Amino acid sequence: MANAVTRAAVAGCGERRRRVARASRVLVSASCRNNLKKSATPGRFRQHARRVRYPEPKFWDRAMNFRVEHHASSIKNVIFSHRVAAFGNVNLTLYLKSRQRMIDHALDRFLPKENAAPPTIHKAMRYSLFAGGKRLRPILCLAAAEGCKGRMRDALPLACAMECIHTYSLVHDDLPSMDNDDFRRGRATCHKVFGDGIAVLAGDALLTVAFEIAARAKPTRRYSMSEMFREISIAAGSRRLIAGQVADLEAEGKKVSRAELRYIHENKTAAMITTSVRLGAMSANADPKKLRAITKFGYALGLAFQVIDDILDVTQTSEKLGKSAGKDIAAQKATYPAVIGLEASRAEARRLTNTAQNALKIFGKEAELLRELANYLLAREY
Ligand code: GRG
Repeated sequence: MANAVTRAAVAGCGERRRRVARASRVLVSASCRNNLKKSATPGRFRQHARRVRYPEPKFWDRAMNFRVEHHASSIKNVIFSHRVAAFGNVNLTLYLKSRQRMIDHALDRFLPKENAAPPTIHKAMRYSLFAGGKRLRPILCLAAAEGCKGRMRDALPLACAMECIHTYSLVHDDLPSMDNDDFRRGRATCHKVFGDGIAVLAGDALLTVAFEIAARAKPTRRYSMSEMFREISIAAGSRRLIAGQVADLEAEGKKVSRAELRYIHENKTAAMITTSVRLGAMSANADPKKLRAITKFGYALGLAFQVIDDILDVTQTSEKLGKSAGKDIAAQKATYPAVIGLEASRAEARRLTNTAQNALKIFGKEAELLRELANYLLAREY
């Protein structure tokens, strides 16, 4: 039956044929034989192929476990992490691992393949994207969707878009004309491997593909696609992420005030984190009160994350961080430890995490993951 369906579906030509054939492989590899039986005509087959792109969570978990079997010895752990998350008693380390795999799998599907022409650029994009980042922004986006009683599959394209933009910013930040770094996410930086020109283009391409990926999301009753695109554009644009980077570059070697430091952190780091959780909430059609609470949470958490990042830069090794430690001092960067001292920075991180937790008071158990994530980030060591 599967062969007949595939033959009928690939009766067209070119890209359509390749897409349908690829979709059929996804179906077969995920053991959806029932779907195949139903999709006996090309039209119905396409409907099913479309559905498979955004599988039901139950199906998704099964497909993820299926895939994980080939990559990790800890399949039991992955299944367990899904279960514990579902029952509220969250084993966070396992939860994070399973979400990272889910996001990696989705990014792999959303991104052009490595051998797509021209291969150099796609290799470079994938080199940086799959270098082992923590996937914090997409994980927060998914958790915010769950916190607002939405579905992860609706938030997934938005979550992946934010990770692509974040990775672009790291690739560009590492360039010799910016931070000039050789080491990122535990491996040589993009420009060290592919050269400066390709690294600039890989960053550009990651930024643009983010919008292509985000376009896979669906509008909700309260939030249109154009609102979501606007949200992403502002966070990544010249008044937020880029504004923070400009202020950071201009502050190098200068004595900055606490207010100036806050401006850098708000824009360089907190804006992207705030937008990640907002998009998750928007994908869940959150009401204005919940969206405001999620925004407060994201903003305070984003600032706390950067304060902790500054602390880790002076307290951890490069091996542990997977990036060059101690660079902030060497480059005379504007950081919390440099401006207010290490102990006061720790206290500030705790205060901000507390603010983030308080913002979630209007939520019930459904926001438990967001609460756990905030505590986890405060205690992180890399
Ligand atoms: C080039 C427009 C442009 C912006 C660059 C991202 C960035 C802005 C600079 C990198 C340096 C830095 C300290 C940025 C603040 C945000 C931050 C802490 C990034 C690192 O995020 P993690 O720890 O990284 O989540 P992984 O690799 O785990 O994703």
